[in-house]
Amino acid sequence: MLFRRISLLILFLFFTSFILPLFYINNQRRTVVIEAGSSQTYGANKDAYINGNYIYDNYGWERYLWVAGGSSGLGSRRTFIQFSLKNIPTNAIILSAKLRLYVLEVNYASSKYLYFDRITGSWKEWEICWVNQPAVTTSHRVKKRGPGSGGIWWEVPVTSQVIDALNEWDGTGSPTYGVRVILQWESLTATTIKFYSRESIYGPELVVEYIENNPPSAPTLTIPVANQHFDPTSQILFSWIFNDPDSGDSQSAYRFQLDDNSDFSSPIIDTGKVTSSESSTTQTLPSTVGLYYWRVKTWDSQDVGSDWSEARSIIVDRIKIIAGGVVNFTVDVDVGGKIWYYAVYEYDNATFDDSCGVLYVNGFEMTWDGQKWIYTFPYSTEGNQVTFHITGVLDNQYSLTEINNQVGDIIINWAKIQVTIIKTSSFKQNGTELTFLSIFLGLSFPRAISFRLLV
Ligand SMILES: [Ca+2]
Ligand SMILES: [Ca+2]
Ligand SMILES: [Ca+2]
Repeated sequence: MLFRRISLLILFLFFTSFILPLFYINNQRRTVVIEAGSSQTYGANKDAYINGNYIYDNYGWERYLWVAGGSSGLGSRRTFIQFSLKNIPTNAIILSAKLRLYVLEVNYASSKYLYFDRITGSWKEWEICWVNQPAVTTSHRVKKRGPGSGGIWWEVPVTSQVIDALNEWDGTGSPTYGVRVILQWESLTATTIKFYSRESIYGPELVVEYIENNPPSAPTLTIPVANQHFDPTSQILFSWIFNDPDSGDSQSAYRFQLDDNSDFSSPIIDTGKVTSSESSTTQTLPSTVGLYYWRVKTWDSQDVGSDWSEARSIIVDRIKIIAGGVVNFTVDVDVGGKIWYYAVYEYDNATFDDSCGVLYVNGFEMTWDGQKWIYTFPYSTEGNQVTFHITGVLDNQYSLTEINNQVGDIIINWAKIQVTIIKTSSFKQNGTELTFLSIFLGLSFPRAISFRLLV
């Protein structure tokens, strides 16, 4: 009766200390949120040890696992354990993984090193023996001193090996993680360590802590809006919105591309992966008028990348003055005249008229007469030459400022008949004073023509 009570007490302690934490961990896993750790314990799907003295014997059914040196009297013994990782979600990011072994008894172990290597070959629990033991990789080998005593759970960090196992999973069946445990100086030492196998109550465990993370969705482009026109070589702020199904996740990096090819086969701008939480970048547009495309991709806090955003078009453009002139290039001094221009948007040859903005000639605003831009200039107070050229544009449609002037300067000459009388000499003849005058007559501009009169 007393024995039964003690058994019940042990069972109670077992459930409260072991089973309940497992349920707790399972609950955590189901309610996992980004940045909150969760973990799950996996029992060994299979375990066995092998014996160098009995190379054809299998011990997969035993309640114990052994690691032993060749001079221990037991023969060299190696332990193989495998865990199924099928319950780790495919979007999990492994934070930590540790192997837990319940140590039953040890001899000369705490000063000796053990090697933990990931199993890469296949094996069967009830067939494995010394001669058919599976291959392992020493990549991310864990080296750890043996436990100091028995009667304890002993933990070994195997995070990198579990990550490797998940990364190398070929996608068929379920991912697994297998580990081989051996002594560093296997044949020389008398060390022995005895663990419980999965056939006992305290079988090997693998505790995996992870967070679930989904890749970010493609970012949403904000500005500039599609098909906006900008001056060549202007500095433009491109911005986007980071999207991620994991609430609270944030951007850790972005990449921006701009290309004149819609398939981005030969980008003109490619920032590469830029580590930044900024959701915008300022870039210099190409100097050539034309149609371009830009796109962005992002990475989340766990360095998982999104798809590319949509490709959005952007236009490099400028105002092109394609024609201009004046009625007469030589006009009377007191008369004004009209100068005219015709302008288009260079990208699509659309007419730049008064619905788009204003053209300026020599700093003066021109007016649109329905067909062309007109400037009525006043007469010149000096018979002289004035050079007209387009000095600016106010583009209300796209805010372009750069002008491609194909007309160049227009030169106006003001002219008048110039009469200049210069008294040169005088003398008296028969009581009458006679005077010689020099009179210059000519076009004041561009070149004076003169002649002389005597009166
Ligand atoms: Ca077993
Ligand atoms: Ca995420
Ligand atoms: Ca290109």
